[in-house]
Amino acid sequence: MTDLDGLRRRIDDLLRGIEGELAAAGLARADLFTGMRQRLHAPVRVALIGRVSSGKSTLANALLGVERAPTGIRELTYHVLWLRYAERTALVAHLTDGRAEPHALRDLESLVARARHDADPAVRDYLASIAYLELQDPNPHLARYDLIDTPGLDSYFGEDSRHTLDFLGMTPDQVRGASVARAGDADAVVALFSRGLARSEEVLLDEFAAAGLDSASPLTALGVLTKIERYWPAHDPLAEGRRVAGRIMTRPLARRLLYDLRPVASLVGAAAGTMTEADIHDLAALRHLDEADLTARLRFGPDFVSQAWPGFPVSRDRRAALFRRFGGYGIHLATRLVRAGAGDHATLRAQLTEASGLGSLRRLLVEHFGDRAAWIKLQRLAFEANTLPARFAGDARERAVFERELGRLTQLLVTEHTFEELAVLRLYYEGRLNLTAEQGEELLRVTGQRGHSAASRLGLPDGAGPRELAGRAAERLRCWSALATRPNDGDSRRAARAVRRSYEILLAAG
Ligand SMILES: Nc1nc2c(ncn2[C@@H]2O[C@H](COP(=O)(O)OP(=O)(O)OP(=O)(O)O)[C@@H](O)[C@H]2O)c(=O)[nH]1
Ligand SMILES: [Mg+2]
Repeated sequence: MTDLDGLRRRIDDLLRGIEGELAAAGLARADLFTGMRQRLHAPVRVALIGRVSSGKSTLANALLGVERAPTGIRELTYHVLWLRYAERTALVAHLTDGRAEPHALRDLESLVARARHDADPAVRDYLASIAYLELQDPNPHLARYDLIDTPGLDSYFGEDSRHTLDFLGMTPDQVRGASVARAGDADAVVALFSRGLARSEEVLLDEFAAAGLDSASPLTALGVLTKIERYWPAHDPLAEGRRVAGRIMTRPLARRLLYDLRPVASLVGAAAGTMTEADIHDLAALRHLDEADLTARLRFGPDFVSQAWPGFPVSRDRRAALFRRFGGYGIHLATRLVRAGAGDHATLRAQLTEASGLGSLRRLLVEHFGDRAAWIKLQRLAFEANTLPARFAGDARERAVFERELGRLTQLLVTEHTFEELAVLRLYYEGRLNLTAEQGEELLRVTGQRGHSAASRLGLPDGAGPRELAGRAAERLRCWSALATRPNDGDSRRAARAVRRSYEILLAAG
């Protein structure tokens, strides 16, 4: 079986060797390879992308369980915010001229989001000079992957936002450009579709094309259907969200771009992480009301907040606070859970996290991006290696040295079976392989997409013994050998040969 960590170490050694050779030859471009080497070991970078106000910052907060990224209808995110794990909290502004400046955490909102129109020109110039912001945070959810909250990808901004952009001397294209650059620089993406935007395949395609990410593939892209609370009260939001997402995922284009599309009530998920004892006290007071009556009041949000209802168990101020954080559906759901016995903070938080779809999304992110980090990094490396020749500038002698060294890396990419598996997986997701559904699933399994152990790759239970493993590998090897010689189309034959080789490696390792 391919030892991904071993492969990473070998690539690391090779890249160090290349850096040494380039330095010895007096070439200053060793940094191209150093950057690749560092990325190989860093956590997977996951960018949240989507249109303006699709809920990216709210989802970032929900995933972290704390309010970090500024959100809101009028709180447009102007700068990319890179959230990454560190033992101590620190905020750093990376400027377009390459400098990095530390800031106090309390500056975050004014740096990332809507700037004040009355700020002085020096502040304005400073804001406009920020390339991106980096927030280091000991948040446990960041231990497995970095999160990158990006500005919306629209090329058209509403009037309010446009004023602020004008004020900052920035254009929508610049903001969009920063998002696309960061998303392209990320290892993986979570694409957000707010409920109303996910209606058709064409729209889905537009969203991705607008993002400049039509090369996304299920290996590294997940979708999230947000704002599903709007299905309520006509439907149960999560059930309806699953139905809508399932329908979208039957379309070939969606399957080619996304591994899965998950519905999440992010506002409720975020509230689960940030709710206070006072919130729980109020929700407990609401549980005595008739459920139909409470629903009727909650449906019209502004009424719930502003009406003077004598004798209502929660004051107007507190209703406003609850509504802002939970939304109407969130209050309904939380009250229902309290009524069913979730009285304490930890229980209610856990149940809201699950009922909002956030728990399932968190697990999927760890599974698909955290546990497959080595895979994702190797895929990224192969992609970057292809871009290197275009990024190298030098005279003929320097280019000759560079190409000789790059050739050592390319040689490894061509001969190492893991990269052939990656190439074949891409063909599979692009719909170019003539395989049955079972053969497709077997391809995913044997290449480690369903788990890394030999048993998972062979579709056997975890405790399977060496004889059983070897027997299964030999049997599948025979079957795929037959497929590999079939004179069908070239891509499918290539895939069958790759699978055959994967079984040979598993058999040899057993
Ligand atoms: N009900 C509900 N509201 C949401 C959800 N996600 C976001 N919102 C609301 O939608 C508005 C925009 O949310 P943000 O998280 O700021 O959206 P964004 O994509 O970061 O927006 P920009 O940074 O401006 O592009 C806010 O008022 C959020 O409260 C969700 O899943 N459900
Ligand atoms: Mg935002």
